[in-house]
Amino acid sequence: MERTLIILKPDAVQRGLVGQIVSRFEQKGIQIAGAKFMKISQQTAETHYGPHKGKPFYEGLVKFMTSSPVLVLALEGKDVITISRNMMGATFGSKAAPGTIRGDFGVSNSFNLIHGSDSPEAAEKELKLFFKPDELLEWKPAVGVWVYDYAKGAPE
Ligand code: D4T
Repeated sequence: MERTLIILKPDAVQRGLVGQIVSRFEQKGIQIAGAKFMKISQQTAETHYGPHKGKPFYEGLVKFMTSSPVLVLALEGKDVITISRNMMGATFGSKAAPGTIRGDFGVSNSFNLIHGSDSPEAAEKELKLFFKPDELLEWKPAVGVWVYDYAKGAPE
């Protein structure tokens, strides 16, 4: 099983979309391993978006991400990084396909509702930035055996 870091950004919280977005992941069969409602500090935002430093949208992005509370999630599942990126849709709300989170809930290109790690390396780094090890829980959902096919041992 893989884990990813998801942030429901300030616009998702302010617009009251948190429940609907979390529901989509739950309905898909993705498991919550950690959750934190918080205001991101300037330092954490700068570290998280460090790879974008110097780009024209960087300063505005850091200001946006630190402006209001967010819900940070650690999500778990087989191929959860790719699956959640597909569920999020393209970066810009104006371009994201209908059926995706950004495509269904937003039009803005900078207020794009949700962040998700884009690789296993990024997920590992980002999970460490937002969660202490004991804040990520190992648990077996009661419906787990109906979410995946375990006939061959490993989840399919
Ligand atoms: P994040 O990182 O937030 O999950 O978004 P993406 O992975 O889909 O997109 P990204 O890293 O290229 O951009 C990070 C973040 O910056 C905002 N942004 C991006 C912006 O305001 N203007 C821009 O031109 C771009 C490219 C939106 C997401």
